[in-house]
Amino acid sequence: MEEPGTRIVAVSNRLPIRLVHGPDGLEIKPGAGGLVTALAPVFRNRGGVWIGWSGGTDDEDLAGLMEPASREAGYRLYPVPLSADEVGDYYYGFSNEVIWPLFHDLQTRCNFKPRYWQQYLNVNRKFAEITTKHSNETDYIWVHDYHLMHMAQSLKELGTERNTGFFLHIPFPPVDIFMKLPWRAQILRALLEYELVGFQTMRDRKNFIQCLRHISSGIRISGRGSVVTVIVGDKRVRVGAFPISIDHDAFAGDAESKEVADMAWYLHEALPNRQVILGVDRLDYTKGIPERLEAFKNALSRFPELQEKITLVQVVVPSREEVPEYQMLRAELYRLVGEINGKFTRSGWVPIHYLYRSLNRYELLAYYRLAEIAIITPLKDGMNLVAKEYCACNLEENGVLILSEFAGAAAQLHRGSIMVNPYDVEGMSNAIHQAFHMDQAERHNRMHRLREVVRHRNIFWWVNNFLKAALAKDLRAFPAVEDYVFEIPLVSN
Ligand code: ADQ
Repeated sequence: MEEPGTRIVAVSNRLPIRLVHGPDGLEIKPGAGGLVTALAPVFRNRGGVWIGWSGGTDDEDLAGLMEPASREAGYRLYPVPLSADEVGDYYYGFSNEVIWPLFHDLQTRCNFKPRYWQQYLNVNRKFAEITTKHSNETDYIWVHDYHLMHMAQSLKELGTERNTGFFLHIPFPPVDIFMKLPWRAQILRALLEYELVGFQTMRDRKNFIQCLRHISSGIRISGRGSVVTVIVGDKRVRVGAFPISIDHDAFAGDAESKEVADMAWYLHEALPNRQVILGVDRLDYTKGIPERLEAFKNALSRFPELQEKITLVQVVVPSREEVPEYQMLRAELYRLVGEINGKFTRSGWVPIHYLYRSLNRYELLAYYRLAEIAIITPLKDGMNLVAKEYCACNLEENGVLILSEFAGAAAQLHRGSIMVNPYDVEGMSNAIHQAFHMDQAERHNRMHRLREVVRHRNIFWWVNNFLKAALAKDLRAFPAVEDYVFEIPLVSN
């Protein structure tokens, strides 16, 4: 049993901040992305620690910036400095050219360079060293995501004894795909060094256990339900499914604010007498954006009554822009949007409004509030928080969610949404048609059901489930204190 004073030490590739070069030099701004959206509200002012890469280069002096940033965030931030070579081979290489495509079932996009693996091991060890330095034996080390699958093993190799848990934010692939990985046995063995391994869905957990059976005979499973114990030789590892979520009340509360309501009204006024269908994604080939644009084009051709009556607002958040594949995707999206708008635009109606930038929270929530339909069709996704955010912000309960059956969110949201196969252009086009014509009563029934799921299965429910499996405790053991004062001074490194 943990002693009193257990702290949660979160470790992830990126700290929940961004470095920005401002007029007075380097500044720190809050980070973006699914992991930050999910975890930041939970960690605030509970005495925890977050360890990760700042996103900058290793020669930047961040010590002076971390103190105010930690105070602002409500948890202590410790940066892991990474050199340009490390970023190249560990982050862009192994993480984003090997694990990211493979775990999203897109193995033809993988680049299995041996030197990437060596750098992945080196950087995992570096994270383990810094975690050793800034934690103690009573802390709980909660490691996040595919960049750091080897960290528990690295901690053990350093002789650091800690209680460790791991959560994978992306899918875990089926055995036939996972077996293509040249380092498959090392990764599986490394994951077994954690005390608890968490996945988004039961499907991911099942895939993981099947992969274990494939490389090792004599695996036993004990227990039932969403968390089981896997026994391999003398090792016992808890393995569970924990679908991540959002801070529902914060999203719903902000969506109700005057700023968001005014902006939603203003934006919809500019699109009179038509339904808005909304797509919001990071720029990524897993999000199925070209397929969705094809489906929209198909719907405008096959169902001409939609013309001038529906507008697709597609928001794409720039991401990994240094990578050639992402540059190609960006160019393909511009081409497709241009083609569709060129073909269908009429005086007073442009079929696709394409926004290639990050939105501030009010703008994003205003689009969630005003859209009659959301179309979220990743080819594969760990969860997809945008789907849950749309439901939380749909205060009038009259929106329709079109959702890919390959998003992790589908396991919880399949009942209220229109489910689609993102590879089936005509099927998605039919779904757009169905959503457009759906009557108010059906819209309300479906959206009410979806919102109940998102309200109850919120981010606090997720953290509590993980902590119960990890420590037999929940968040009440880490009470939030307003104006939290850090007891432990920042050690610069
Ligand atoms: P992501 O791939 O980043 O996350 P997602 O879950 O959709 O995907 O989260 C994206 C986040 O970025 C959302 O919280 C959203 O609000 C925010 N965002 C989107 N568009 C934005 C915009 N234009 N401006 C500002 N913010 C925007 C990874 C996995 C997912 C998993 C999450 C959490 O790939 O499958 O759901 O982690 O585990």
